[in-house]
Amino acid sequence: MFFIPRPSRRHLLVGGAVGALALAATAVLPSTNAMAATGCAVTYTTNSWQGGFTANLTIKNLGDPVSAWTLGFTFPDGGQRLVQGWSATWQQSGSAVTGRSLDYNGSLGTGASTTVGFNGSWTGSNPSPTSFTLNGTVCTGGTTTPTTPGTPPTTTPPPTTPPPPTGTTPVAVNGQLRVCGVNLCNQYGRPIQLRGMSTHGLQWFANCYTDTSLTALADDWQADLLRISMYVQEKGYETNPTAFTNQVNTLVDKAEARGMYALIDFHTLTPGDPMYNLERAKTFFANVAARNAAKKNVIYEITNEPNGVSWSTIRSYAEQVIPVIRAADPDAVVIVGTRGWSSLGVSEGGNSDEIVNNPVRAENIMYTFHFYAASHKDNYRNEVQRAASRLPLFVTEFGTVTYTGDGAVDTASSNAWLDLLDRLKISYANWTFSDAAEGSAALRPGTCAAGTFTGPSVLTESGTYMRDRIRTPDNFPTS
Ligand code: IDC
Repeated sequence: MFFIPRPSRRHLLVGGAVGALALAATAVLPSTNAMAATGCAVTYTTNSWQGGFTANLTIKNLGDPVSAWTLGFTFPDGGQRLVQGWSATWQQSGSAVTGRSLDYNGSLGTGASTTVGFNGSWTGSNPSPTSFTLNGTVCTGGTTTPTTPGTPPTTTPPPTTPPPPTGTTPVAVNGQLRVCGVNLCNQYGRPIQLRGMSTHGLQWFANCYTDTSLTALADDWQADLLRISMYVQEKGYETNPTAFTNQVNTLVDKAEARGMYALIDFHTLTPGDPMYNLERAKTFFANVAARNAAKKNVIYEITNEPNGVSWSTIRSYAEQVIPVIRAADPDAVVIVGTRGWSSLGVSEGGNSDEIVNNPVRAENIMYTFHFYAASHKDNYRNEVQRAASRLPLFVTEFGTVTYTGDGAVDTASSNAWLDLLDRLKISYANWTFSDAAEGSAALRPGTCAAGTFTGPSVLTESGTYMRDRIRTPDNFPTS
């Protein structure tokens, strides 16, 4: 629920650098500076759901200036666990938790505050810790604030809340996204669902992604999200890396200008082994992550549909590509494809247990699920429902038709799918916002060349169905 001010996005770190920072923190412990006045106030606010929570802490230094700090507290319930933190190096030992400052937020003058946070899990109950230490001193909050005689003591400041949104677009309202528990959360730490459309292959349908068409998608469709499908093979990225990288970046800008999130899809398909494209992926993501690091609207999808390859191979690929992205753009959400054409393994006889038992060792990530409504029904829906309480899922691609991308809209199955995704707040992008001559395309053939993207004559059956689903109000939470 609270905004985490980030002095510089490039300084956001999760984990790492424990040794170096521990040394810095030791240097300011009261024992090495006996004359230093100490004091602190900590506010702890939490947003909790079944089994998970997000905690935001504001630390105020009420003593002499420090150049590094270590925050300490104890979880009151033995089942509370720190899962993933930000703006500090976090550690848990038993019930005791420490957060050590990073290079950019270690320096705290007298009266200065900084905000840190983490996602956690809980089993029994989830009470908030009540006692905190800063560099070993118990934080007694406002009561220890030096006061001028005759004036009331300073009280603990209210927690920092994000400013109310200054616009009404999806990006203006939700800001920088973050994975919290199994959800995608907005800048207020609240779970949201993004609903939008996927491009077709950029190598074939460039004329479908113009200022006019994307304005129609943002305004007439009220879409939250544009998935930018950059095929790697089939005359895609591998034939001209620079041109395709530029094309993707241009579309990121167009989405941003219209307040939509941009999902950058490294559209691997054949061959199904993502390792075949590992070096290309590293080069591509190093470029787009550096170029788009300062934007709030970018999400990275590192491999579209791995197939014929083990989960451990996909995981290894992810663990090599994600650090490349993080080095340039530390706070963006990254989405990892799953086995069997991103079916959580189901299309190759597996299920999501292989991921739960061997998750990708990285923070702030989600896992891909794809379906085609006329082909994939109850057994796939059941697995998504089962997985959704254990893994953060994102439907980066689905069709209302068969997995060939063609055929008639299966309305009953599409309704069952989208009702499920709405209920679970799982974000989605529909294949495709294009005028391809196939049932999955939202626009009638010839629409893109004609250049008009609104009105009754441009949509196919699938397009009409999807626009109706996507246009309904988002009601994004803002507190
Ligand atoms: C399909 C396109 C089709 C194209 C084919 C091969 O709809 O026009 O000829 O790819 O490139 C996926 C893939 C997606 C497929 C889609 C439909 O991610 O690239 O698009 N699909 O077959 N997975 C399941 C279905």
